[in-house]
Amino acid sequence: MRELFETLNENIKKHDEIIIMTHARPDLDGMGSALAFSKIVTSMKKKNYIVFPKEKVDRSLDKAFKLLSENAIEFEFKSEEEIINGKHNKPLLVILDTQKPELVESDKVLDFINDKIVIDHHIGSLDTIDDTIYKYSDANKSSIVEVMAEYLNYLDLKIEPLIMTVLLSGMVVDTSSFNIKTTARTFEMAAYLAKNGADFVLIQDLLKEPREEMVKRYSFISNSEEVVPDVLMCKMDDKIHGNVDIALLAKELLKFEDIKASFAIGKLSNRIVGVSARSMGNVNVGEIMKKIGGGGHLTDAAAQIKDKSIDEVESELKKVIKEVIK
Ligand SMILES: [Mn+2]
Repeated sequence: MRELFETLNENIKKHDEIIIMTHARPDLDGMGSALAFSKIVTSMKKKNYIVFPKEKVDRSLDKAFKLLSENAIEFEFKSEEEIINGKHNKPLLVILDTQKPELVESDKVLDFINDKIVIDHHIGSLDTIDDTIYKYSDANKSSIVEVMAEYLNYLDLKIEPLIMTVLLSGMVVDTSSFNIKTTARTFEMAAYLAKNGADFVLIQDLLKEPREEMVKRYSFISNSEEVVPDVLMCKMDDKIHGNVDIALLAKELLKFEDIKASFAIGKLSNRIVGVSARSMGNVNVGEIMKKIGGGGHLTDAAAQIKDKSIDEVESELKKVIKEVIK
């Protein structure tokens, strides 16, 4: 990690403006990290801005933004067009929480800026951003907010407690409340964030959801089926849902007694069906997702399938699950 931080310090110094970008439809981990990173760069007296999200789908992140602005904690955002059409002097693009070119907020900005640093915690695939100055990719990190906490700690930099709260809530989401992808170091960094002002009650508030959404999720769950023993699958309705909703469903299914793996299927758009998969670690859901065109970790994986109906994806997935889990 020291190497990453030294490279960041050196490159922030070398460049005149730092552009911060996370994945499209940002979540608390990606955008929370971007906010903290922006404060770090500002503390180094360098101009910086975050690529403005075209689509905002994360309710918790919206609440966080509202709270930040109520507390007069400001950030600079620039749209894709503003960046592409603007004049730049020695820009550096820092990409957080993804390393796949097709997942970034703006592929135009990605193509436009030459000097790039990537910081990610997802398993790399063939199609990754590789024309970088430096790439940090560690699938053993719970989240990028964990990496940002490490960086703050390394710099011995204090930033607003409310941002610490946003960072810790990102960690809570990415680890399913410290149930997955968690190492001893994750807890140390959670403690570091708490020591520096993260507020657990506020985190609960940020993560709360409307009653009707929970009721809807449980109606899908009540229609879930056990594909093979101890493996639950759940198909949503024909409406369009967010990535996050599908993932939440898979997470929720894994909570049931004896369940060792779970799969949730839902429409992400008129052309794309999303699948989210979770496991306790003895079923490799990453392998299963790979077989239907996705990817991911042992315990946490996903796929996005184009031009197939939700029923087609369901039957294909069932077949693969039956092959892999005997
Ligand atoms: Mn993440």
